Formats: sequence, structure tokens, C-alpha cells
Amino acid sequence: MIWNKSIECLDRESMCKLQGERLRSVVERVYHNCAPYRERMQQAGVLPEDIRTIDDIVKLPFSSKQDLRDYYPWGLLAVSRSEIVKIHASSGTTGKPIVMGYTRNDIANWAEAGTRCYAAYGLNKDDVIQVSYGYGLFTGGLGAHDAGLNLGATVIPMSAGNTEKQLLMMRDLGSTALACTPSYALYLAEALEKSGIPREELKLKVGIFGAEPWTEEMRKEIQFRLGIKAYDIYGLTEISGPGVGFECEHQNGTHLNEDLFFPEIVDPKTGEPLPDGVEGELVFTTLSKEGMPMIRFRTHDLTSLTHEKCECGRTLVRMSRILGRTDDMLIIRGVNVFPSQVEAVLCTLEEVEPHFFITVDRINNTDTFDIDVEIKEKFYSDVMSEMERLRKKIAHAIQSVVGIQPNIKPVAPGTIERSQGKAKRVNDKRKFK
Ligand code: DLL
Repeated sequence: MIWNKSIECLDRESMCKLQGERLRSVVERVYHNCAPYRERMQQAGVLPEDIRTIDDIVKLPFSSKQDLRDYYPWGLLAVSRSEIVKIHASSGTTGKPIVMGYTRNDIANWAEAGTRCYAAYGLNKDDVIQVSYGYGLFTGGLGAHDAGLNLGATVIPMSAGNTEKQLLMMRDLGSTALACTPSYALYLAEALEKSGIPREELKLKVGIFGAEPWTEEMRKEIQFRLGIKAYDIYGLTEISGPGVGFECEHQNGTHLNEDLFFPEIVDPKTGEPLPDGVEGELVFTTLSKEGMPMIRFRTHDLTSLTHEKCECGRTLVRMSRILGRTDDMLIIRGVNVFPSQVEAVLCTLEEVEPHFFITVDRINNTDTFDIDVEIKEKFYSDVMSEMERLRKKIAHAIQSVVGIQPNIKPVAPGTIERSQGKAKRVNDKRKFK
């Protein structure tokens, strides 16, 4: 079902007009209410009146995570603090957290965005949505929650963790949709297999998965193990949270709610805009946000866009699957490697579980590339030659995709720590040398 047909199926000309109007308004607001934006625009020699259509967006300077840290916590507020009704934060890996403030309208618009996603997944008020993203400062839990309420569905605010209880509630309350990270979905699938609860006792049909990169192969794995249809949901704290983008039933890219969040693709090195179909860094401008609007925010996510009309009837622009973030990309012996590529390969090998951990180091001036890979129970063996054969097979399969050969360490089933939120899959020891 299309939740908001008048927007989701809007013709391109009208969408551009709407985006242009909203851009003018947000630029006016940040220029007058937010000193850092004003100063940056002045440095770039741009005034609000220079922004007339959405195409003028390229005249505006970029913003980044660093700006949010530099002006922590309230330096980028565009309204008075008392208009802020809720905050969320993302911890990041270093330094100060990034705190985002939302007004009442911001929360309503975010819920609208999320509800469009749920409707596209075929959910409605009769559904029971188990929200197993973490609640709290992370946007996942409360974001997925508010979208469910707005849809009129029954929401179970489980949060992440307590896996046994998750399965119990799933069965007893008849959850029809599960919202969590793909890695936690895999963990829940595993726990279900061990629990003895027959899958037929569950009513689960839809997965609402995001917050971390995941591959087509991982989708197949989860769908097979949970007997559901798994959909992508995309979002980020700085722009609002889950619901910035979603897949429709055709699963041919992730539609972006571009009336609220305007996307661009730029060259990650030069910042120059790139055309449809070319992969680059995703940049967002929030078109309706009141509390902390973001202008040309550099996400570090790598993807491409297409404006071709989708079979579902929506005209909303689509982005391709996110391979990873520029800052997740490992450069090993000069070769670019994304953990998601390793995941994709492992999902295709019948002997292994898609649980792995990459360790990269530099020893005697050479990069090392080690991967712990979990072997399935029935293939795990004490026979050295058997494990050696498997080790070689996995290493070759990965090399054929990423271009360099890893050193594979086969580990026993259940050895690698399971994730309840975003999976941590890499230890790059070179960073500390
Ligand atoms: O992860 C918001 C979210 C929660 C999205 C629940 C979807 C579901 P952050 O913690 O700020 O916010 O992390 C944002 O996570 O820039 C991407 O790198 C990554 N990410 C989010 N969704 C996807 C996705 C939330 N569907 C960062 N596919 C983003 C790939 C994703 N990566």
C-alpha cells in the first residue's frame, strides 16, 4: 500500500518545485537563526536570496559530523531550546557524542516517513510490530516505534537483547513484523532454531532491517531461516533516524523520502556532484526539519541514485544498496575491502555461518588480513586435512571477490560474539601503530 500517494507518486516537476520551496525556507531559517551556517554561507559568498530552485543547492557549503561535534550540544539549533521536545544521540567511535534535537513537528514528520516505509512493506493496523532495535539515545527503537503507532499497528517495544524473551513474545503475541538490525535477526533465527519453538507457531512475515550494511546474500539467509520477507530500512541520526529510505515490494533499490530529505551524490574526494548511476558519497539536506536542520550533510555512505520510475508506481528517487561507509573501507595492501563483501561471499558457502571477524595489522611493513570464520556444526572437524581444505576454499572464494587473499582461521560454531545491535566485524590494529 502507498501511504501518501500525493507525495510518493508526485511527478518530477512538482517534486522539484516543492523541494525548491522547502529549500528556500530552510536556508532562510538557518541563515537567520544559526550563526555557524550563516558564517559558512558568508565565507562561500552565498546569500539566502541566491537559492531559488532545488538546483541551487550545489552553491551551499557542506556540513559534517565534525560540525556537530564542534558545536556540541546546541550550537546548530535553529529554534529556541524550549521548542525541542526530544533528543537522540549517536556515540560514534571517537570524541563527543552527536546530539540531535527534534521539535514536535520534526517527530511528526519522522513518523510520517517511517509509516510510508511500513505501508510499503505491506503492513497495516492489524499488524503486530516487534521493535527489537535498541531504545534510548539510539534512534532505532523509538523511531521504529513512532512509525508503528502512526500506522495504527500494535507495537511491542522490546528493545534489543533478552533473546529468549524476544522469541516468547514473538510467539505468544503473534508478532507479524520484526524490526532490528540484520545481524540481530540472524542471531534471533539461530536462537529460534535452538529453542525448539516450531517456526509454524510464529506469525512473522516481514523483517524491517537496517542500521548497518547488509547484502543480498544476507537477505536470502535471513529470509530462509525465519521464513519471512526481509525489507531494507535506511536512516541516520543526523537526518532523523530510521525511515529516511525504504524498499517497496519490488526490492529494486531503496526509495528515499526526498520531499523531507533531499539526497545528492558527490565525489567523496572532491565533493563534486555526480550523475545518476555513478557511485559516490550520499549527501542529505533536511527540507522540513525545524530543530536542527542539516544542510548538505556528508553521510560517508557510498551508493548511487536513480530517478527512473519504479514498478510500484512511486516516483521517489531510489538508491542502490549501501556497500559500506567511506570510513568502514579497509585498504589492505593497497586494495579496497568492505566487510560487506566478505559477508556476501560467506553467505554463499554451505559449510560456514555468516559470522566472521576481520583483523588487520601491519607486520614487517606488510598488511596482514586475517578472518575468523565460523564453521557449521556438521562441517566442523578435528581432522586437520579437512579444515585445511575448507580454509583454502574460503580464502579462494573471498579472494575472487575482493582481490586479495585473506588468511582464514576456521573457528567452532558459536565462537564469534553475536550482535544485538550493529555488528562489530573489524579490528584494524594499524590504527593504533
Ligand atoms: O542506524 C538509524 C537507523 C536505525 C536506520 C534503525 C535503520 C534502522 P545511526 O546510528 O546514526 O542511525 O547510523 C547511521 O548506519 O549512515 C549508514 O552507514 C548505516 N545504515 C543505516 N541504515 C542502513 C541500511 C541509524 N539500511 C548509519 N543499510 C548510516 C546500510 C545503513 N547501512
